[in-house]
Amino acid sequence: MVALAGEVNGQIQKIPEFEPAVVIGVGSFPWGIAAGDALGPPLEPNDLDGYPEIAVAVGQLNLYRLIPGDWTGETGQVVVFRNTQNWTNPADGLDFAQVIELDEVHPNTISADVKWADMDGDDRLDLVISATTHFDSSSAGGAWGIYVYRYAGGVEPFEFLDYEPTTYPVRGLTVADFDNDGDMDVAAAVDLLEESLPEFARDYISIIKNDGTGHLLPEDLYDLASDSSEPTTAVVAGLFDKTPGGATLPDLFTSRWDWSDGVSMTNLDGTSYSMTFTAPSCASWNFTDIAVGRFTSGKLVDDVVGLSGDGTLSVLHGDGNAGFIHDCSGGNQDDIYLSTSGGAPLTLVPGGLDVGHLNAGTKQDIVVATGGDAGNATATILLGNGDGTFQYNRLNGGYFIDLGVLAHRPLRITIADLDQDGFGDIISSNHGETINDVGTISVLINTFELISLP
Ligand SMILES: [Ca+2]
Ligand SMILES: [Ca+2]
Ligand SMILES: [Ca+2]
Ligand SMILES: [Ca+2]
Repeated sequence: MVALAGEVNGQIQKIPEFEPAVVIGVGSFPWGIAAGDALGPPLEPNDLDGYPEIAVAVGQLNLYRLIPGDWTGETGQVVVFRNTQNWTNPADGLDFAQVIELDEVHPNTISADVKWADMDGDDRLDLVISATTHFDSSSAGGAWGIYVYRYAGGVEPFEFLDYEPTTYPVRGLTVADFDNDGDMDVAAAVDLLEESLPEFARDYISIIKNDGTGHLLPEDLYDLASDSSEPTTAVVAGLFDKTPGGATLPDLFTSRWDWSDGVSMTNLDGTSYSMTFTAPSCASWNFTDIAVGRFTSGKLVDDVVGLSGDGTLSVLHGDGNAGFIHDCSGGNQDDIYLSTSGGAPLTLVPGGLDVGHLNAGTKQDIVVATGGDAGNATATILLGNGDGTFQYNRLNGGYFIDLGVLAHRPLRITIADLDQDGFGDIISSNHGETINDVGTISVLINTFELISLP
């Protein structure tokens, strides 16, 4: 029979292990990172091969600080890495494919987040990029909004297709077909740096629809409330409600920085949204990143996990009516403290997280970018038990994976199966903390193996 090593009555999961981190320099202040099969191997670059490519938004602005500053004076970029399929030595697995300078509209644009999506309907992934301002001497530096670079093939495979301005500088980005017309639309959250400009109430979400050709239509701007000047942080899409007529339309979840709540936006018909505010039951929420998952087998994909700046992971269980159940009082803690004391190798700074599959089975796992300075940066992994709880022990070093000595201040992280062995690998974007830090990405190849027992 085939069984999982270390599995006992289905309760104790084997913790995956990883090859030593490969760290690659990408430029100043990388933030958003995304994986998707967008290119073929070098000799047949126009044929997709199932191996995911990596795109990194290299901001050129210090997006970690909550006050404007530390702009390099350069244009923001998106760096695209081709997956070579050659993972025998993990250092050979990614090659530079293209560096996109985000200067089509304004030379001083700052890139923030990046996603892969087929925007123009040719079955090839394109790049969707959010842009914020560099705040140089005012709040009006650069050109912010959403950029689309489409796959066109050739030596530099991605070419500028469209730019749509947003009212406010934006950072967090998600892509889904919000109006169910067959093309991918975009939602973006106001940049956290806007908190430093208190003269405006800026808890907004921008929804930017696709005209069917990959070009973007003017934004619909949603004001979450009139009583807050706090910006939104990340925005993510899921199916949070079973409302007749709206049940198949992607809904949105966001939170307001420093306002300690979560906000679900129920998509009623692709044009109007209903907002439901969720307050934390125990810990306060200052989510620096949010992800959507299905943590309980058999449910909708309607759970949300948020990472607070104090290192608390809050699991919100979707109730099917756009609300969330969050119980932090009982045995099944929905607030997971990644570290306080006890020797876990963490420096508690705001980071990012992602949901995916790290060990065998179909239960979703979580990875969190934790740690601060170079030499102290880690990916923390939590293994889903399939019932909404996670296997994790902050006293066990096996849950903390070193991101490498040149990884400084990892802020975004993603799970993708880079070597196509069936187990999720981890890629972090290491933003750095000051203008003197070199921004990098770290690649962790999962060495998990299924073994046969006699
Ligand atoms: Ca590929
Ligand atoms: Ca396309
Ligand atoms: Ca659409
Ligand atoms: Ca893998």
